[in-house]
Amino acid sequence: MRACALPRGLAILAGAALLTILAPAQAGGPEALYRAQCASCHGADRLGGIGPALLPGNLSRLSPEAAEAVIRDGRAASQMPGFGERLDDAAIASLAEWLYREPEVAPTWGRDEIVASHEVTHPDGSLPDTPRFEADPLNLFVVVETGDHHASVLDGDTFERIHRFPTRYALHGGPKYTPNGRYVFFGSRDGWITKVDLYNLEVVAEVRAGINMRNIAVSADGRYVMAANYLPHSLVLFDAHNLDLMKVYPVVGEDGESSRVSAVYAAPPRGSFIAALKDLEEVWEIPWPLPTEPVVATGHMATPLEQRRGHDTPNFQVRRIPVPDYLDDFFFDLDYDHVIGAARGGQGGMVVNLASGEKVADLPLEGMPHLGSGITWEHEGRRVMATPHLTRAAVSIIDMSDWTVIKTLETDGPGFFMRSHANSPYAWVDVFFGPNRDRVHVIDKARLEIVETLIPEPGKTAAHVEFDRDGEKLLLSLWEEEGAVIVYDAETLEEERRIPMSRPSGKYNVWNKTRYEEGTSH
Ligand code: DHE
Repeated sequence: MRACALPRGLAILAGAALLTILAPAQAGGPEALYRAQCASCHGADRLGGIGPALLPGNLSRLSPEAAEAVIRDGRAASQMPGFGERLDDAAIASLAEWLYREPEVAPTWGRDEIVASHEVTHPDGSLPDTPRFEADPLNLFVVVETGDHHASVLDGDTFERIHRFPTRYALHGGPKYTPNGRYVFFGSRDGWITKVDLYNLEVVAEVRAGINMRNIAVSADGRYVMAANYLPHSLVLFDAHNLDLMKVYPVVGEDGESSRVSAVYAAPPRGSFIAALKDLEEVWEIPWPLPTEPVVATGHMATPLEQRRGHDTPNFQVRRIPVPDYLDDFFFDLDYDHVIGAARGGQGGMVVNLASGEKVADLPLEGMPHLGSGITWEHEGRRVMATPHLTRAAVSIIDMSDWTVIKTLETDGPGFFMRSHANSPYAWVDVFFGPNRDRVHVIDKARLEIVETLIPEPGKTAAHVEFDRDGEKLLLSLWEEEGAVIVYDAETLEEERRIPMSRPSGKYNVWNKTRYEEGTSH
């Protein structure tokens, strides 16, 4: 189904608004101003168009003052012009204030809207099956550049940039690969899922799953994509081949209360998607059809029979797992037997068995552990996990056999992301918040100590690491508008080169992601 009213190149260059010149510019209240100045790009219903959706949920990360500044001055490197010469300060302030109000009629995004948004530019099987480049296709990095809403594809051996292309506005979370690494799926905060053929470096299909989306997951066999939404309260299942809609799951509890979805993940050893809910004390498990053979050569890939973990929920049906608390931020053990969740309010965590739904341990983790960034490694014959904290200058290290905190490392400030690789003796954590956000700590995984603190560029935020497939080199973001990714030798910790990028955020290595490498996110 194809229904995009705008040329792709324009539609994808988001962040944006083209000016509709209607005089007099300031006539009427904010609603009239919106219709005259903004609607042509952001949509009459504020659901987005060339520009992003402008509803309170979509704007929650932008302060009203920042919104006023964008209206006044425009956005660099996007099609959003400044309206400062057309609108006075009072008009800009009233327009910005109005954008943070809920619309009188709640927007809907169901089957019809999803299907109408669907566009297939290159049907599955229509493009050549060999890469257009020399680089190892399993060692590519995709780098998301949130500054001007682009993504770069890097050769993971030479670190040459193979390709750079525009993305939807505000990608968030990790892009997800098919197991052979050929296709990558991006999710945007505005609900767009974009499928890119990395062999041909082409966008092949797109669909809008929701209005305010959290993230996406791809099944371990690469056949299905699940999207998790805040608005509407839904999970949405697609056939990964061309992003055809398969099923919309309204997320409603047994008492009829609906819920936002915190996030959805693929759990390969279980053969299912697992979704955590923000407003219901439930985790949902949705199995995909079993393959006849394991499809991914990961260290913890089970045989198909073992994959189901003993329950017989039919394919694509929801298994509700009641849990003792709401789950906002969470992590899984390697076998996906347990979910480790942060307690609401940020003063601790809990471990829940996914078979029984029972809490098996409390975790004494004050200061909002950012469990979604957790990583694990083997330490003295047992598996440990480490997590930074969002409001505490610390990294907690937990023994996963008895769920005790075995060490707390003091850091130079609260951190956001952690990374390592099975072949590296070091784990890296940033200091994302506070005056020391230009620092990155290097932790010795054997000694459980910080052994180095790097300051790649004084005063500039340094964050988010990803290793190459062998764990020999790594990339660190200089998370600035005119930023860079920095290549380090993972052993000597020496900087090797810088590649200019526009506020690079996450970096994702094909091998590490498709092999569910223990030191990276999944
Ligand atoms: Fe994220 C991943 C939730 C704010 C950058 N973030 C994720 C994931 C979740 C999440 C559930 C995992 C998705 C996945 O990969 O499938 N993020 C949240 C929040 O709840 C929070 C705190 C508030 C919000 O507004 O949603 C939040 N995140 C941010 C940011 O402010 C960041 C720093 C900048 C941005 O671009 O929005 C940010 N989040 C990221 C990145 C990842 C991510 C780069 C992927 C990490 C990875 O390595 O996989």
